[in-house]
Amino acid sequence: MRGGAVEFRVIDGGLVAHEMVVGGPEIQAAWEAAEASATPPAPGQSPEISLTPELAGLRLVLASGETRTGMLHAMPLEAPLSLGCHIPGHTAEGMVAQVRFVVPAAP
Ligand SMILES: [Cu+2]
Repeated sequence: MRGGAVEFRVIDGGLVAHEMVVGGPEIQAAWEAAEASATPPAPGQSPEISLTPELAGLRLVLASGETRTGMLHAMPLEAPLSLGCHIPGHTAEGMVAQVRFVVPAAP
């Protein structure tokens, strides 16, 4: 699977905005720090938060009830990947999960 791509289709079934950041520990830490220091707090109207491409990972921000799709290319399989929502307070409330890729068995 090295060098492949994975499509994520995400639905915000909650009552508030959430995000999904896919990446390794450095990417998750970078978004956590960037959003914690944003004024007004993320995902407010401004400022727009962005990180350098090597620390960006895949980030989808969703309003309540919204569905979005994103592609993760050239997956860094060497590092453990996780999903995180770094809107202040959300990680502390448990919005983090590990990513596990499963390759279907050959027919
Ligand atoms: Cu969230």
